[in-house]
Amino acid sequence: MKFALSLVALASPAFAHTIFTTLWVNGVSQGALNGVRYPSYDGPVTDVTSNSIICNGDPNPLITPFSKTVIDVPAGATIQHEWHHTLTSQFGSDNADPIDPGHLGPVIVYLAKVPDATQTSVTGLGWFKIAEWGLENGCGVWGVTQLWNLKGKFPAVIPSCIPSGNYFLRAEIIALHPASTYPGAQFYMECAQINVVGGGSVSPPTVSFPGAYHGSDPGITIDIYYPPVTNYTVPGPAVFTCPGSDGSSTSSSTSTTTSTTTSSSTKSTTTSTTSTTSTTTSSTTKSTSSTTTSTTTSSASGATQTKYGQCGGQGYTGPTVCASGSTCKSSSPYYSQCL
Ligand SMILES: [Cu+2]
Repeated sequence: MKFALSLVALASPAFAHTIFTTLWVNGVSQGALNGVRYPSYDGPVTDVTSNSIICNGDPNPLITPFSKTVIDVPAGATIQHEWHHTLTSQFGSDNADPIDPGHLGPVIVYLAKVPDATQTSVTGLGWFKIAEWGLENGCGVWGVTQLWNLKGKFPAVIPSCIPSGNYFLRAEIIALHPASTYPGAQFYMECAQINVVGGGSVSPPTVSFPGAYHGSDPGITIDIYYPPVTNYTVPGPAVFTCPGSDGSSTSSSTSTTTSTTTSSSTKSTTTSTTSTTSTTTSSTTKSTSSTTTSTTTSSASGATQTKYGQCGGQGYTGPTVCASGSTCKSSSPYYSQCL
């Protein structure tokens, strides 16, 4: 089994990598390659001790001079980081866009406070994690698969309590298909230049890059094919949440699904005369009352969210009712999704 799956991995496109190209703020694109530091080549970083693990770089040449744009982002805003296979790929016309679907692994977002988001240097900063999607327990969906479901645009919420000012937003995908030995795991990341406005006064605990990741981390050196992964530990620190907003108070998402099998009857009648058997089976299954209730502080009523769309989470104001065939499931205090 392991051998067969490894062949599948080897057969996937050798250079089907990915780049975070575009930041969205509260549903509005900030422009392709605007306010983002990106390389000319979409390759991975594999050395977690190199400075390229911070905001990409050697062996992938970063395009300079960097964008002069610093993107204003309200504290509490929902951002989306949009990924593409190459700088020119588009979802739907490139079967490895936003990324080769075999590049399974987590999707992660960090922030680092910085004096000036247009400064060249990215070293010596303190980073904190604001979002992660590893392998969701229960549904077994990798972050990368989820990225596909979302057509390359992954959401995160800027914590409302962090101080206003300039930050680097580091969006990251770790592809684990070659991660059974180290170096192997492929780290893809770009940094966006943002300015948080209307923030608070809580300074999150931070980690360093390089430093936060080690080749021995169970989420970095791992065979994702065998034995089957049931629990995946995303590398780096825990996701920071503002004090008092653990998700249970400001945003509660409950999902209630009731499937009732009201009548299941099997009737077998066998009539034997000489050597003839006649069997009649009648099976009736009736599923009723599939109810999804999602409560958010402010929500649009009447609208229905499509399958795989967002249906809840802190700060979310869109539709909370899922299209038939899907139910609203909470994956974090920040994100619930129609699955
Ligand atoms: Cu690749």
